Amino acid sequence: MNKPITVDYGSEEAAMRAYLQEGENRAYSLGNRGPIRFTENGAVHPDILDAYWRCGFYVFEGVLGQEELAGIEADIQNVLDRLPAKKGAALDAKGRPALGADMTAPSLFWARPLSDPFGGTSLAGGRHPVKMFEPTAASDAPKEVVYLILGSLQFSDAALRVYGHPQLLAVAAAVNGKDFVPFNEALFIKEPGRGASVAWHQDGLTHWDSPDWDQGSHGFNFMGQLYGCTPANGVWVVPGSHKSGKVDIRAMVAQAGSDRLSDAVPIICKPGDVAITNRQAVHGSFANTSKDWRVTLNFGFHRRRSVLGIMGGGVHNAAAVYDADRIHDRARVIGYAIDARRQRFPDETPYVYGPQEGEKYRWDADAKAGMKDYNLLDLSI
Ligand SMILES: O=C(O)CCC(=O)C(=O)O
Repeated sequence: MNKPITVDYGSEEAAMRAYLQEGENRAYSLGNRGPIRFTENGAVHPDILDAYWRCGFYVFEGVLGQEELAGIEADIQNVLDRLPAKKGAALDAKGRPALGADMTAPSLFWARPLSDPFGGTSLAGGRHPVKMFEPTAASDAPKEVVYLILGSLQFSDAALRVYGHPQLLAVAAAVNGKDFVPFNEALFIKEPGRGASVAWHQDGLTHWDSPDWDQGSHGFNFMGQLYGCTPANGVWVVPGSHKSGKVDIRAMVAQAGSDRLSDAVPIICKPGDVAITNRQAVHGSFANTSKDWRVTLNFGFHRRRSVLGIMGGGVHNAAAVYDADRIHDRARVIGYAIDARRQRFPDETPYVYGPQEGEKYRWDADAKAGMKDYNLLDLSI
């Protein structure tokens, strides 16, 4: 899906190139990457958990194989093909009913090519305080492109099957406890020469001032990579910043003298790698002026105790107190995902999700139909 580079960082190009290279060197020196490994007792290897908690992210290498990636790519091509012809259109470019056009839940996010739609605004609780540098897009670029799709599991069975991956769910349990609960799921699409930036931010709205706040209070996101990700198109993280509480991003940018934060490192992945990133870590991504696509399957999980009885942040859907029934209803997607995966990969041992013991989830046409707008129930803290 690659095409020639037609744009660059303009006045910032030379500085940006040096920054990408330095960041790459720093990233590889952190010691937070490798395959998912388990101890003899079947526990996620403690070295992995130590490195995750030290850095705030970890790259699991080679989680998704060729066959699985091919299924994801076919679904993503279909999603891209069926997007509305332009923002607000009911039909896609071929005149068919467009994907995501008739949703109640927030679904499609559009941005001007290479722009920063959130930085310096009050959107999403004002958590992106500083605007990123916005390179100039090619004159033939569309006015707006979709860079983020929420509720993504309703649009792709292949993404749903990744969500049910037994090793990833074992990691979720090791980090958040066996009774872990869902957060939300998304596709981040960084088209070459067009993909928008995501300004530096820390996720999480509800627990920063809690007396029992700690480095894991706002959960994590898995970031599965279809085509891999590079310093130029990937997410950058300030290692260790998930432990610092709410930090002053404005001051960090002022100190760096630009949006190139001095200590940040890129998450670098090959196709099929899956990163885990602490939502409290300072992170963001630059406008994609490179020639490479990035398609990230994002899916997050929380500790149950971070969510149960908590008034949600109201960013991903209406604010509400999350009771046990709400959590149970939202977690049905885990049951469907495990079953969808079992049907496609029958030789794999499925993950057993403790909170659903004794319940039966069957991924079929009825279940799929019931997924429309499922993200109205996202557990947004
Ligand atoms: O994928 C990106 O560029 C941004 C991801 C992000 O900010 C997040 O997952 O919270």
